[in-house]
Amino acid sequence: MICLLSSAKSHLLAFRPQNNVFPFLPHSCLKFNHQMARSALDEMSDSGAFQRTASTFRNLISRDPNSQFPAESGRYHLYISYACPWASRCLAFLKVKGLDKAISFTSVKPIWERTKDSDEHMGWVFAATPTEEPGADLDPLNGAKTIRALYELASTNYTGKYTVPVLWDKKLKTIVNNESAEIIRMFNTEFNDIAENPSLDLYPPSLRAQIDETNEWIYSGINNGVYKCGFARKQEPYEEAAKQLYDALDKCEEILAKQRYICGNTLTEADIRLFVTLIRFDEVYAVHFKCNKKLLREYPNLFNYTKDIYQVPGMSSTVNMAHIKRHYYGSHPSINPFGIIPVGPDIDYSSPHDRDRFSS
Ligand SMILES: N[C@@H](CCC(=O)N[C@@H](CS)C(=O)NCC(=O)O)C(=O)O
Repeated sequence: MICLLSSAKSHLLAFRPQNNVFPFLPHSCLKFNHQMARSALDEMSDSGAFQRTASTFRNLISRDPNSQFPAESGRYHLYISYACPWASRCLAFLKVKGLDKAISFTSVKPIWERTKDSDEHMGWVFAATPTEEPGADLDPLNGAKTIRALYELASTNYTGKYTVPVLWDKKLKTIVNNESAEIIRMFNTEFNDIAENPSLDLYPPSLRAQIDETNEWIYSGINNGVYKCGFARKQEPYEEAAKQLYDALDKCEEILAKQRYICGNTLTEADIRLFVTLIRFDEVYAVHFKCNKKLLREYPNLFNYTKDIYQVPGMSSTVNMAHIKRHYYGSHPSINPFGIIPVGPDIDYSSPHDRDRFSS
């Protein structure tokens, strides 16, 4: 397996780590499959369970002006898909931190297409004209046709998946980072000199241990849990994932009966990470990923909580339900061969909620 450590384009380094373990990367990045998957649909273990591979580009932007990737206004660009929950959490941070003027962004089209004539890969593509697909755009920086082309610009021998989000450095013309969990941390702290909302700390030191602990069970039970349900190819791993998912949702419902947000009465990173899955739940996951034991709108606290987060200034602009539905129902032919998009339920998340019964 080849993995790439990205620094600047000219310093890209391909190497083979011992035992597939990277001594310098965070825990979440340590284990790799023997072959890098090309698409989420290939990330399957022998037991039929879905196994997500780790992200590859892991450089960090720093507030230190002497660092390799300093937090400068206008230097970085975020490539997203509105459909993707991981990319959407980055866009949510960009919006709520007030980084619109400092960091530009572009969304691809929602439905995967062939990315090259010479192979079968299906992935994210940019719009060909400004009016082709509302919400999607052309690549304004590199004129790339696909997200794959950006990975190939950043590295000539990249063999992993071509995922969004991609945080791009316009100056060094390379990918800084493609791991949303790290991008949101950078957006939270490193751009505070130029953010319009610098005092909003979504990962405050006093709550870090609690946020980390919460993120862990929410990631495995809910964020990744819905994918484990949807991409399972055998009954047993599906049922295991569904049990873990509903145990975690029940736990959230119980917590949210007592407090406004998932880590207390302050909005944190953990809420945004949970929100991006909840907002897709009834519209997509309940049907497409077979998460139908209970709907989000059957959980009074979780449902009202989802509306509450949706109504945080800036958040609603990160939710493009047309892209979300078109992507999932249209890009996974093994799950939905005819690409039919269900008509409902068309929930209005801007309607009143009861969460201000808690002080915040
Ligand atoms: N670890 C990544 C995961 C990103 C991810 O899985 N993105 C999906 C879209 S939701 C993707 O781009 N998939 C492309 C593919 O599977 O080929 C992150 O959180 O940033």
